[in-house]
Amino acid sequence: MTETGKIYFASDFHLGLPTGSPPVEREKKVVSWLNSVAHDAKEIFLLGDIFDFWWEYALVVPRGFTRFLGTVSEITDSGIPVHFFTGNHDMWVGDYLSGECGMTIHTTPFTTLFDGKKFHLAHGEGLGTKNRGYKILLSIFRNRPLQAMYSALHPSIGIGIGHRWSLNSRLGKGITEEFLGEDNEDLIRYARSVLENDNIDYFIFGHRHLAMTCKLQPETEIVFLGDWIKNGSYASWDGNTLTFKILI
Ligand SMILES: [Mn+2]
Repeated sequence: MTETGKIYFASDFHLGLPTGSPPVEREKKVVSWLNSVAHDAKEIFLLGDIFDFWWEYALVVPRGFTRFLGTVSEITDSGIPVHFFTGNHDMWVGDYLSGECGMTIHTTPFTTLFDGKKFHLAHGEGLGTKNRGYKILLSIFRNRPLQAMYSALHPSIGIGIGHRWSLNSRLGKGITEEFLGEDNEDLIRYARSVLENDNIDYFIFGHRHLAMTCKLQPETEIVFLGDWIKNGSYASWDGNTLTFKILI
């Protein structure tokens, strides 16, 4: 870890989702990006939907993702903190990713200072939404007694249901997300509500699969981190400037 290093942000790898090419191809792309940033990273933030479906049992974890999990473990072993925010596709984490891979798990938005600038980080599902149905769905997903019942299913059934659910999502069906305009984006509405009580310099979100940045007000920028389905996008903070890059 270098004190002068950069801070990196990426989200929505959706590891495991078949998208026309074998999922392992995308995993290799993610791993090569992680290795490329690890040499000058002082901290790495993974902002949700890292796995297309993750359900962790007490003694069993989903198969696959070995390259990714190994690389993250190497990075955290080397002393670089890696933060994992749960997303709507992988909120069901236990203590495996922290205990085995050394990641710090975040299940709620996180506000922090880097070099005197205030960052508000979140995956973003449900934030600012007016959609009651979606709020109810999220509260079912987050319900502990229901989770315990689901965990009692044999993993072949539980994980199988999860994969079918994901393939039926908008993303699984290959629907491309479009920017709805500043007044219609839930996360912009949410960011504005946060700004009523807090002076945030940078909002960084996953979830929307939009690879773009926009100014909310002269001193506040919002970054939608995009995803790693079609290309690969990430933001980095060097202590002075926030840079957003889209890899082909
Ligand atoms: Mn996603």
